[in-house]
Amino acid sequence: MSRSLTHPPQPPAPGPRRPEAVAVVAFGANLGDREATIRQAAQRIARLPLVDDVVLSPLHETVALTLDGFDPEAPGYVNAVALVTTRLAPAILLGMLHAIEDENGRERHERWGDRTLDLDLIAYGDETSDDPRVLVPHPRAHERLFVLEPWLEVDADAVLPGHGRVADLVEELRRRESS
Ligand code: PH2
Ligand code: MG
Ligand code: MG
Repeated sequence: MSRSLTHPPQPPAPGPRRPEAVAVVAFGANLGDREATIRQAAQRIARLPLVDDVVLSPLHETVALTLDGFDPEAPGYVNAVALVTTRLAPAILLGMLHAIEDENGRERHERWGDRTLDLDLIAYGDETSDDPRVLVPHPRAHERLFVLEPWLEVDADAVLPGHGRVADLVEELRRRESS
């Protein structure tokens, strides 16, 4: 190819940009200063590269769900959900969420054990993935009011892929809990 001073070689064109998607991230904490941890984690997510917007729901005080059911004696949780507008691929976003959990002193002992911070990827647009490293939607989200109620507060029209409208799921779960 000929070289020209008026038309110097250009850097390669960037690869295709991933389109923006709205990821739904759930926050849970039942150790330490739960509210401060969750608010700081939301700000931390907002500063990640390729994250353009974060809308955090109101924070909810919830009873701990343990492997034996709801336990009012166990340290209670604060739960919230954020809508995260991002061009990060789901697996990359999830890796960054795990890193933020680690920054917040998350220790992993037993399943569903007490934790300073849990960040779960609940949904990523309308994508579904059964890759065990990145399951979207989250396989248990449809049965968890502590995820669905705050989600509904930031998106009244939310849909959980494979399970339908979040408003309907919330109504059904509330009915079940009160009967
Ligand atoms: N997370 C769990 C287990 N139990 N209970 C409440 N109330 N909130 C949670 O976020 C939660 C839980 C495992 O991720
Ligand atoms: Mg969780
Ligand atoms: Mg988790």
